[in-house]
Amino acid sequence: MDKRFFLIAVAPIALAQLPPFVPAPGQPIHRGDPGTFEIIPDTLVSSQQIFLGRPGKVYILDKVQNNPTKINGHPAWAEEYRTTDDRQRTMDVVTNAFCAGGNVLANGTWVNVGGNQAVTLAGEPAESQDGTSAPYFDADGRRSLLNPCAAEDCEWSASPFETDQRWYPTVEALEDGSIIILGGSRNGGFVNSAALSVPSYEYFPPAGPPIISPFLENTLPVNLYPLTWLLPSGNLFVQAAFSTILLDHKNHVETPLDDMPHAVRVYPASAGTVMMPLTPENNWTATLMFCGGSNIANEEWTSPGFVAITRPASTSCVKITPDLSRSYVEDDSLPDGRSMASCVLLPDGKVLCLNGARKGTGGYGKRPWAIGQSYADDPVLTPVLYDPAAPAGQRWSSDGFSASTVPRMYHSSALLLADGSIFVSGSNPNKDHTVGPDVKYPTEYRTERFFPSYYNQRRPQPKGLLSQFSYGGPPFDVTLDSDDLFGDFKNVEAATVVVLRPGFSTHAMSMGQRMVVLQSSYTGYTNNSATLHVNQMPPNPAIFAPGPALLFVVVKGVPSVGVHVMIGSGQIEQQKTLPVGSLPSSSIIEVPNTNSPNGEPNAERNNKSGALSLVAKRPNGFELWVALWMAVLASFFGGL
Ligand SMILES: *[C@@H]1O[C@H](CO)[C@@H](O)[C@H](O)[C@H]1NC(C)=O
Ligand SMILES: *[C@@H]1O[C@H](CO)[C@@H](O)[C@H](O)[C@H]1NC(C)=O
Ligand SMILES: *[C@@H]1O[C@H](CO)[C@@H](O)[C@H](O)[C@H]1NC(C)=O
Ligand SMILES: *[C@@H]1O[C@H](CO)[C@@H](O)[C@H](O)[C@H]1NC(C)=O
Ligand SMILES: [Cu+2]
Repeated sequence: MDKRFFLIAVAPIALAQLPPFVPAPGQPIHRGDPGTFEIIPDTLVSSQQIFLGRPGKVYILDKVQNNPTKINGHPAWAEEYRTTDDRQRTMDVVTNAFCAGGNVLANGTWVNVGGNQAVTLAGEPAESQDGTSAPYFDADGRRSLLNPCAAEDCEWSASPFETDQRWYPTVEALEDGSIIILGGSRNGGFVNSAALSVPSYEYFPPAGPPIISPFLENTLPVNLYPLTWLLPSGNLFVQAAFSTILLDHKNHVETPLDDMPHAVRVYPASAGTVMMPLTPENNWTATLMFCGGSNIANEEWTSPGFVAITRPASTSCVKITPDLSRSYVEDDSLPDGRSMASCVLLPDGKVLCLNGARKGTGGYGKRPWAIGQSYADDPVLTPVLYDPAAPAGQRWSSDGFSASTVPRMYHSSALLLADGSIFVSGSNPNKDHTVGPDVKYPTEYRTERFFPSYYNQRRPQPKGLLSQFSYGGPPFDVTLDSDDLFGDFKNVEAATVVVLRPGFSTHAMSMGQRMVVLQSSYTGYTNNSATLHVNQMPPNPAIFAPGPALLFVVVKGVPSVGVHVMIGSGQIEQQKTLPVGSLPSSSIIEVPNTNSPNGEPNAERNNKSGALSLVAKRPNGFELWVALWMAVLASFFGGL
């Protein structure tokens, strides 16, 4: 049989099939006061790198250091933190994952890439690199790739494949669910240097030898952890020092964009950075935001007289939409200058930035001006929320937020959890485990949850959510009852269905963090129930790389508890794209209110006088044309 014919014959069947539904999410287990931090149990290791690897499980990676908690005869440097009951389990990570990168593959496996050489006390190089030197028995992490297994008691394991030696690499997920690994250095240092730089990119699963990037060669010394995002065009946006490029990594072409204004955003200046939500309204076009960092010239970093600690962090915020424009545009400034802000996408489309300091930069060392060993001082303790829908000049606010009691300096992290709270942990501007009454910025194990304003509201419990999403394909219906709609059917009009990947949080970055609002329309019923008609992912995996994500339904700014879903095929492969489903127009239908004696029995009909209410969320020309004619007809018949 002809193969092509076979494919065509089965396609309609595949199209009509929806993946399994998931049970409606419930309410958060935890209670918390909106706008406040709650101290939760100390972590067992210091949270340098954190991600939500499995439902309800935060995985934490630390550098090799003398943590008091031990495992298999050496200090622990990794753990699993179960968010439902704060149960913790140490994990035996055997290589030094110090300042590694991370991201998730299309099959749901999280990968940790790179790190530093094997060390002994105070971060000094160990005698051997193979894990045989006391007291830590750690192995070289610079070439290591670590996967956590899928089982309940999963452990880290080293991949047989080795990367180039990379300390401070960036890891970004690609359209086929593989990852690209960029930059880094071969050994320790505050900033990069020509002698140590690894100015190249490579892939996992491996796809040939590393490819040299002129951009990474030309952005010394501030190009560690280059700020990188996959764009819907399939190009990568890469930013370091004051330079910016579009990288067509498939063809190894670098196209310069405008220079970064006001400040260095990359480590160690460490601005808060985030890709804004990709929505139907912005046609899923990527806009990147950079806030804070520090205005330090390239030559200053290595000059003998350089004093980081007195440098004020920048308040500036800029945005760029690199697939459409090469230029940065100004946005509202931060209320406080901030280096090392961790910016977290919330399911309501806002961005919460927390952690960091007003003075100094990332990094640490024994310089005379360091506070202990910290290169930063004056922690910013109050989170600040960015609302992209607010008018210019009013986008940042800390209204209703109280301050944390824990300074979160270099090596801190923050992560959105499925219940919509934020896991905030880490801080360790020290060479090794350093605590004590005289230590201003110790190795931090105290951990918090921050509760956004929506946290204690009754959460929507939508029914009909899917467990897996395709790129294009058949729409599905989600139902909301009166409680989900806060007792008012009109709240369906602004309801959104959101796919959000909380990323791999480290060093004020969150590799892979991204949010897509799905296209939807609604049928609202005047008895206060509603159906959302929801499309699958936009048919372009470069908008949101395949792999696991959280799914939320947001009503009146209140997100449901997120459910774990799979985006794409669940395999590392070219993702199939399907035609986009067509959604019914949005409408409000008058139905008898069962509580009201005036309800007309069986009178389900469109609002006669209100045919004008038949307006889709994103009306296209045809829908507007229909609405117009219906309005004309309604006024005509209404006049009879
Ligand atoms: C995902 O793919 C990677 C790379 O091929 C592999 O190492 C890993 O074991 C896979 N994970 C699962 C759950 O199959
Ligand atoms: C939306 O973006 C796609 C490319 O991703 C483009 O083809 C299309 O024309 C855009 N639509 C609008 C209305 O701008
Ligand atoms: C509201 O009306 C819709 C449409 O007739 C119906 O499906 C739904 O069950 C009704 N809900 C309640 C709570 O009466
Ligand atoms: C019906 O239409 C009227 C007039 O446009 C409007 O005021 C009213 O809110 C509509 N009712 C519903 C249920 O949409
Ligand atoms: Cu670091």
